[in-house]
Amino acid sequence: MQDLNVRIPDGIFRRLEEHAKNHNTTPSEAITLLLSHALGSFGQRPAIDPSRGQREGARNDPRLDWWREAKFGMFIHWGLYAIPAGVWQGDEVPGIGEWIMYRAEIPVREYEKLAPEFNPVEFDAAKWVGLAKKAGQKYLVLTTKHHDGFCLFGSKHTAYNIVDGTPFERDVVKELADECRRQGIKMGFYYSQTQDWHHPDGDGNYWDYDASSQDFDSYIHDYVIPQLEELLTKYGPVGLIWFDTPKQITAKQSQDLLDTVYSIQPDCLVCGRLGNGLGDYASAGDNRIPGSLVELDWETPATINDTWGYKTNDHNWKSGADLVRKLVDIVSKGGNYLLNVGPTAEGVIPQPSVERLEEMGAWLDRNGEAIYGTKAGPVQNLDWCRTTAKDGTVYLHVYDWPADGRITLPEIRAKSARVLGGGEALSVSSDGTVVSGPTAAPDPIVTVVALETG
Ligand code: H79
Repeated sequence: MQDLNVRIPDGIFRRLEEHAKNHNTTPSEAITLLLSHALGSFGQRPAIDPSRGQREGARNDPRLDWWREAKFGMFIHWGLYAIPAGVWQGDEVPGIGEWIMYRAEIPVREYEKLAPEFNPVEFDAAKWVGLAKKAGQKYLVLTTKHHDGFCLFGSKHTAYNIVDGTPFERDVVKELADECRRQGIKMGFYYSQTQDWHHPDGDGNYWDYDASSQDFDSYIHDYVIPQLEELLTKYGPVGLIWFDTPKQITAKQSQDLLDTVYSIQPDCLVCGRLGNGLGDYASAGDNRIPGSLVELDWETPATINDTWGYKTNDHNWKSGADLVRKLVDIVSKGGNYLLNVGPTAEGVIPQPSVERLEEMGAWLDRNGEAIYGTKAGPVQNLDWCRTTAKDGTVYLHVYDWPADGRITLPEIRAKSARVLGGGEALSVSSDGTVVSGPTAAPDPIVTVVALETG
């Protein structure tokens, strides 16, 4: 690092020093960390950090069976940050929308003023859950408390919550949990266990609080655990708790959170971002898809555009076809896809997200057999296709349909073949190595050929 003769602007250097001070690193380590964030998926970090991996023994745990079958979930990032929506005092704040408080170093006393403005009169739990259903998503994970500390549920432990601190006064966690139960979707709660930029003892807010005089252990035991108790007792069965950014949390503290969850709801799953390798399933990095098969239960959380929390000026939407292919790619490698929407401050899921989710749902209506309840397929690492498998059937997800309609199978011998989505049976060569179909791709996004290998 010392050899890198670059001039760092004073403002940024001050930030790095702050960051270093708060994380017990040197400024140059802080630079490395920032660079590794900036490099994102092009960096050398593995897609799944082992500390966010899967606890030993969970791989065969039947508690995860519903989650293994589900494959596709809806992530919802919603909170006060939807009001500024990426713009603070007239200035565009770069980066992910829900980080605006951090990036603009907004003091707690300023940011708090958003709460009395939060009045999402368009919020309709039935609509949101209905969209997840239509998209073919089987579970839903809502930010009950993100890093900014604001709670989307009524809590005895802070007034900084939607029921006590906003004119809306409705408990959206309750409304969504009830609606999920009604519509047969599993409900999960995102809860930021380490970072809390509002709580005086939480992690991350170096602009209001002095880390050296914080009591993080008290924050965990006197605040996080009591809030988890509320979430696990007031809203019926909870499918999973989605912890995030473990950072400084110790193994003991992670274990205490795990014990809290299991003691109240033994069937509730805990995501790998609890930290210290204790989760029920592994969590890939944000928007990261592993290059090949991963022999764990794992999940990629991902955005449709480039932000989690709503931003007025983020229009970089991935196409429906791209999203379907990402789903197929992930499932073919044994993972789940948790795809995010960021509703507006009025409570509306942006129309571009709605359109893409509906497109995915339409594809899943035709091809869901090759996704839900499958396992990673027998053939990996090919450019033109992905495979999934279930009960003696191999599903060949064809990205590039051959112009002559002849598919030479990779390492699979088929007894029979059919195209999913009402397609007719295809002819199979007598040695089971070649399938012949129509010359035009039957499905414009990804065509799935079901091969009976029996
Ligand atoms: O909830 C979503 C994100 O808010 C959260 N995880 C997903 C699911 C998340 N927490 N941390 N990160 C993602 C990594 C954040 C990195 C950055 Fe930054 C935030 C890059 C730019 C702003 C930290 C601050 C690193 C550079 C500045």
